Amino acid sequence: MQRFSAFALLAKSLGGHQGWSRQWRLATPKDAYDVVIVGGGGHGLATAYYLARNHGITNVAVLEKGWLGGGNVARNTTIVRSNYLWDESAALYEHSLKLWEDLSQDLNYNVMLSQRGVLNLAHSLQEVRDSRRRVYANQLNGVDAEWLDRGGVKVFCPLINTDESLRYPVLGATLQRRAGTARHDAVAWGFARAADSRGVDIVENCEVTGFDIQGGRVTGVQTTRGAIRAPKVAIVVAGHGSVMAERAGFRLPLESHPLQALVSEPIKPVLDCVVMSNAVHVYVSQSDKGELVIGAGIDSYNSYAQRGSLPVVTSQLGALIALFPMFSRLKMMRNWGGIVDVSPDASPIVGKTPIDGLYFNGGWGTGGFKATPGSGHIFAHTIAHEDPHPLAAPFNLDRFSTGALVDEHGAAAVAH
Ligand code: FAD
Ligand code: PYC
Repeated sequence: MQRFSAFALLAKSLGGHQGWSRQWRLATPKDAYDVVIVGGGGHGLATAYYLARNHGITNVAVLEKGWLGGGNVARNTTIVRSNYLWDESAALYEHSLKLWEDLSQDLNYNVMLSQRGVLNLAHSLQEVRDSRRRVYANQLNGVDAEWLDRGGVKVFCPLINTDESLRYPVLGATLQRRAGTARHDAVAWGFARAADSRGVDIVENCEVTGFDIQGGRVTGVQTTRGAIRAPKVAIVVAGHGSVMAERAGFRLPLESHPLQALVSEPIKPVLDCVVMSNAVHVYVSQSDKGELVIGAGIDSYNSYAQRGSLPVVTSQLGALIALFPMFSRLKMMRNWGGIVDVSPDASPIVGKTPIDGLYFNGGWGTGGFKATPGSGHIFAHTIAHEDPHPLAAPFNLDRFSTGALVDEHGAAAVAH
């Protein structure tokens, strides 16, 4: 890693940023690879990295239609946690959280994991029962989880309004202390640099427009930069899963929705944990820059436009101010949206497709950032061994016909 003194950094910034070394090569696509990964978001880059690192498969291209970090990997609100209800999901997200805990060292890139604790508030007796059930389930699965009553919430996060007169009073919360946030674009850059240094070609401005399929087997992809042959192709395109599946000739049970977020003006540190509420539809954390990072559930309509609607902003800010009255004095600075692919059980689809050699990883809905290292890790194994990693196996596409769903609408924590 290059190191600069403060003076050298200042000189470089005043000098127009000349002379920086590239974090990854500007690769020109070759005619053929062992594996082509469609989509250079967090999951695609992590898959490439683990293919190279864990399986010695380095003749790999990541094809990204835009620029690295233009998708959800850098549009998300950076919450990382593993407190999912069912055994299958708890195992998957906990596997990911463990990888997060060593990721900066592993990539030699500071992904700024901040295990500041995540509170999921409960506002009704039914939510209290559901939340406590989730805490017990988490504990049985070795996931750290605690139940805090109203007083405990106030001690852990004094800024929250726990007044009983609230329309949706805070009755308690689940707390995962090992959960928190990570720096989203650093995750993309860290995986990109580490994959590149192991020989992976990262090709930006290269859209995959079609698939070459012969006798039920994928043989390559068509792109805006020409045809590329590959016996294995992996689709990892977040909000465009069904678009790509249609190009390959099969269908997926996914709906694409906008999910938006916004940030306030920066203020001094006031909030040292993450607070989420599924009932009143708001969540908030404070970034290192001091901005409050605020989000809610999906916009209910389907869309591929990367922006959300005003009613969602209005209602989430109403909920925010009820929970944190002092935030009513803040100005909001900017908002943005990303497209999330939502599956019927709010769990991802990871594994084989009906086409031999073509793999799919998507449908992470509102919650795939936290899964980035775990998803890449198990997907690389699945591609390398041509057999699902045990943690990926329950998340196969067949579950929508067998009925073996993994319903995580509750633990998804952001309404969808
Ligand atoms: P992306 O970064 O979107 O990567 C997919 C890439 O595929 C894109 O770069 C896209 O350009 C590319 N692509 C698409 N089509 C093609 C093509 N034809 N050819 C080539 N490339 C193509 N999750 C959490 O766990 N915690 C959160 O706090 C959280 N907050 C969120 C807040 C918002 C506002 C949004 C939108 C999402 C949030 N998420 C969160 C969800 C999370 O961001 C996603 O689940 C996750 O990032 C998706 O994986 P990815 O990083 O690979 O996606
Ligand atoms: O899955 O924790 C989550 C999340 C937070 C914001 C969006 N998704």
